Amino acid sequence: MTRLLEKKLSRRRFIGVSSCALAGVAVGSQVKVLRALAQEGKVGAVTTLPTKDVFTSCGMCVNKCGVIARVRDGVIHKLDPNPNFAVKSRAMLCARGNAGTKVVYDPDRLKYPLIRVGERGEGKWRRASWDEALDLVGKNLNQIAEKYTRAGVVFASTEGTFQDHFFNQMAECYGSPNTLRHATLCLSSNIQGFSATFGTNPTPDVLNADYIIMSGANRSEAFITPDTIDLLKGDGGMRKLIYLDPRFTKTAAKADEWYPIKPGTDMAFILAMINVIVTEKRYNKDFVEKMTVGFDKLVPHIATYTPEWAAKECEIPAADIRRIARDFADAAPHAVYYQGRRSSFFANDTQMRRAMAILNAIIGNWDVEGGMIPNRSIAMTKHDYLAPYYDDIPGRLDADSVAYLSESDGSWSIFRDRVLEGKPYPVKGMMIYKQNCVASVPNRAKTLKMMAQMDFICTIDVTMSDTAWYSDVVLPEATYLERLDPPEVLGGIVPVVAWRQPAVEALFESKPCLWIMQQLAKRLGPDIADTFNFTMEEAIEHQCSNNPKILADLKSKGVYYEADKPVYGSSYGKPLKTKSGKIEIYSERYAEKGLDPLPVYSSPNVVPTGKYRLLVGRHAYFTHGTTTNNPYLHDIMPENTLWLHPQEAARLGLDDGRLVRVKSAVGEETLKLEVTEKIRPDSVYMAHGFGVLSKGQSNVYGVGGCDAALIEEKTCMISGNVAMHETLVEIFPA
Ligand SMILES: Nc1nc2c(c(=O)[nH]1)N[C@H]1C(S)=C(S)[C@@H](COP(=O)(O)OP(=O)(O)OC[C@H]3O[C@@H](n4cnc5c(=O)[nH]c(N)nc54)[C@H](O)[C@@H]3O)O[C@H]1N2
Ligand SMILES: Nc1nc2c(c(=O)[nH]1)N[C@H]1C(S)=C(S)[C@@H](COP(=O)(O)OP(=O)(O)OC[C@H]3O[C@@H](n4cnc5c(=O)[nH]c(N)nc54)[C@H](O)[C@@H]3O)O[C@H]1N2
Ligand code: SF4
Ligand SMILES: [Mo]
Repeated sequence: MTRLLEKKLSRRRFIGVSSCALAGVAVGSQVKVLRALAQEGKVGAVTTLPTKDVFTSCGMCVNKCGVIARVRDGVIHKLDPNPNFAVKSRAMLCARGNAGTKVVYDPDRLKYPLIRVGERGEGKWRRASWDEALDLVGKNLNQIAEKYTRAGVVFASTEGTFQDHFFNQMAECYGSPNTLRHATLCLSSNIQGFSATFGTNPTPDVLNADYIIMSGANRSEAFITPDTIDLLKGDGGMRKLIYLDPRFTKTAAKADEWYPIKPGTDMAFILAMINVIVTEKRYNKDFVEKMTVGFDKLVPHIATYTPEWAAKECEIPAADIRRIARDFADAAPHAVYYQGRRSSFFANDTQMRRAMAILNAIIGNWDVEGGMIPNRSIAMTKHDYLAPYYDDIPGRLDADSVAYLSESDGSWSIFRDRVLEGKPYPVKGMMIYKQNCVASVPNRAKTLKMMAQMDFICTIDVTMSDTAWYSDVVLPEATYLERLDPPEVLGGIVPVVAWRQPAVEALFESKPCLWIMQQLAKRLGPDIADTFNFTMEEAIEHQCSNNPKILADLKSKGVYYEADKPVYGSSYGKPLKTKSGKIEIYSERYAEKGLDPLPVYSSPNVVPTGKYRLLVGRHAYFTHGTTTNNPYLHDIMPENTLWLHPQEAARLGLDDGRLVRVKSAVGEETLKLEVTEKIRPDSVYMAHGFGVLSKGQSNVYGVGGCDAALIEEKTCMISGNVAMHETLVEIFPA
C-alpha cells in the first residue's frame, strides 16, 4: 500500500482541484479535432465551446517556461508568456514555445495505439484499441521477466513531461535496475566535474556578473532560462562577454570578443588562465585559504601551463590569454567562467569541467552576487510508493563500467555495447518514454542494431519519432497542452515550482503517462498495480501537502516561488558535499580511484588535411531532433546544411548550395553545402533533427542529413558521458 493511499483524501477535495483544472470540455474527439484544425487561428466564432485562459508550462524544451494558453471556442488559439513566471523565464516564450499549438494540432501527431504488422522499420501499422495494445505490452514484459530476468527490460526516458516519475516508478516496480536517462548524452561530465569540486553543480549568476567567459555554450541559440535573456541585458553596458566557439554563433555576434578556439583545447586555455592568476598572485588568498583544499598542489601542477604553451594548443594568442586572465581576476568576485550545459564534446570533458570549476574557485566567486551560486530548491512532499521486492535481480548491465556511474542515468553508449555482447546477461525488451534514442545517441546504425536484437520494443511518444518507427507498439501520449502534470521544482538561483493544467481535452485517443502506467500495471500483477492506485489529483495534493500555498499559487498565478529567501551566501558556514567539506582543488577521491586528482591536459585527436571535425550544437528554432517537423518551425528552416569554410570549399572545388556526401567511420549522409566563414577551416557543422527515417514525420522524412548517423561513440570513462566531437569526416560531391 502506498503512503499516498493512507492519506485518504476526501473525494470532494479532489473535485475541488480538478474542476478548476479541467473546466468543462466534452465533445466527441473526432468532431473536436476537426473543429480544432479548422478553427485554429479564427477568433470570435460563436460556439458553445469554452473560452478561457489557462496557466501552464511550455513543454517544447527543458526550460518549462510559464505559459498562458488562450483558449477560444475550445481551440488553443495562442500561447502567451506568463508574466508571473518572470523570475525564471523573464516572461518570454521563444519561437518553439510559440509553435506549441502545432504539437496539438499537427496532422502528424500520434492519434491511436499502433501495433506493427510489417518488419521493424518498414512502417506498416494497424490501429489497435488501448486494451489490445496494453495486453500485448503486458504479455511481453511478463514473458521477458520469466524467460530472462526483470533486468531484461531497459526503461529509457528523458525528463520534461513531469510525468516521467511515473514511468520510472514503473521501472522500479516492474523490477528492472536498467534505466537509461538522457544525462549521458548531455551533461553528466559537467555535473561530475563541478560536483567533484564544489559538491554540487552551481549556476552562474549571469544577471549580475560583470565579466563572463563562455566556452562550449551557445546561450543565444541554446536557450537556458533565465541566462539567455540575462546575457542580452548586459549587451552594450559595462558587462564584458568573452566567447570561445569554433563557430561564429549568435552568441558570438553579441560578445565583446570572439575567439574561434581549436575544438577540444578549452582546457589548455583555462589552465593557462590559472597559471597567470596564480603566478601573478591575483587569486583570492583569503578565500583559497579558508574555503578550499589542495591549492598547494595546484601551484606546481600549473607551472608549465603558460599562455605561450596554451596558445599553440588552442590558437588564441598568449597576450590575449594573459589579458583575459588579468581582467577576469580584476572583475572578481563578479566574474564567472560559464560552464554551460551539454558536455558531450570530448572524452576528457569531466577533467575539462574540473579545470573550469577550479578557475572559478580561486577567484572566490563562490555563492556571491555575480558569481557561481549553488542551486536552491523548494521543499515539497515526495511522491511515495512501496516497490515490490524481487530477490533474483542482477545489478545494472553497465555496472562497474566507469568511475562514477549514475544508478538512475546509466551510460547509454556502454549499455548499448553490453546489450550487443549479451554480457553479463541478455536485455531483450525496451520501454521508451519521451526519448528519441535512434536520433539522439551517437552511431545510429549501432542503436538500430541493438534494437534489432530486442524481442520487444514499446515507445510512448506524441509523434512518430525515428525511435517509435522502429518499435513494435507505439502508444500516443496526450501532449503537454492536454495534460494535468504534477508540480515540479525547477532549481536554480531562484527556484520555482511549475506545473501543467490541460488547456484542452486530449484529442483522439491520446492518454497521459500516468493513465498508461496504471493500465499497464494491472497487466503486471496486483503488487505493481497497487503502487499505482492513486489519481493525479491525489498525487498533486500529496506533493503540495507540506505547504498549501504552493497549490494555491499554482492555481492563481501558474507558479510558486519564495521571494523572501536570501539568494546569496546560504552555503557559507556549512560543510560542502565534498569529502573534505571544502572546495576540492585537489581531489582525494579521484586520486583514490586512480584518476588525475588535478586536471592534466591532453591534445585532442589530430585532424589530418582532407578531413574535418564534425561539430554538433543547438539551433534556436529546434529542440534536439524533435521539432524540425513542427509545421511553424519547419517553415522557418526546412532543411539543414553542412557548414564549411570558403578556403576548404575552394580546395575541394565545391560550391555553395550543392549536394555533398559526408562520410565518417560509422555512416554517410547527403545534404546541401553551406559555404560560410562562420566556422573554422578544420571543422564542419550541421544542425540536429534532419535526415529523419520515420515517414510519420512528413515534413522532414529524408530531408537533409542526420548527425547521429555520422557521430562515432566515444565515452568519458569518469562520467559515462558520450563524446560527440571526436568524429572526423570526409566530404565528397554527391
Ligand atoms: N533552442 C534550443 N535550446 C536548447 C536546446 C535545444 O535543443 N534547442 N536544448 C537544451 C539542452 S538539452 C541543452 S544540453 C543545452 C545545450 O546548450 P549548450 O551546451 O550551450 O549548446 P550546444 O549547442 O550543444 O553547444 C555549444 C557550442 O559549443 C561549440 N563547440 C563545439 N566544440 C567546442 C569546443 O571544443 N570548444 C568550445 N569552446 N566550443 C565548442 C558549438 O559550436 C556550440 O555552438 O541547450 C538547451 N537549450
Ligand atoms: N547528434 C546529436 N545528438 C544529440 C545532441 C546533439 O546536439 N546532436 N544533443 C544531446 C543532448 S544535449 C540531449 S539532452 C539529448 C536529447 O535526446 P532525447 O533525450 O532523445 O530527447 P529528444 O531528442 O528531445 O526526444 C524526445 C522525444 O520525446 C517526444 N516527446 C515530446 N513531448 C512529449 C510528451 O509530452 N510525451 C511523450 N511521451 N513524448 C514526448 C518527442 O517527440 C521525441 O521523440 O540528445 C543528445 N544527442
Ligand atoms: S525556452 Fe522556448 S521552448 Fe523552451 S520552455 Fe521556454 S518557451 Fe518553451
Ligand atoms: Mo541536453
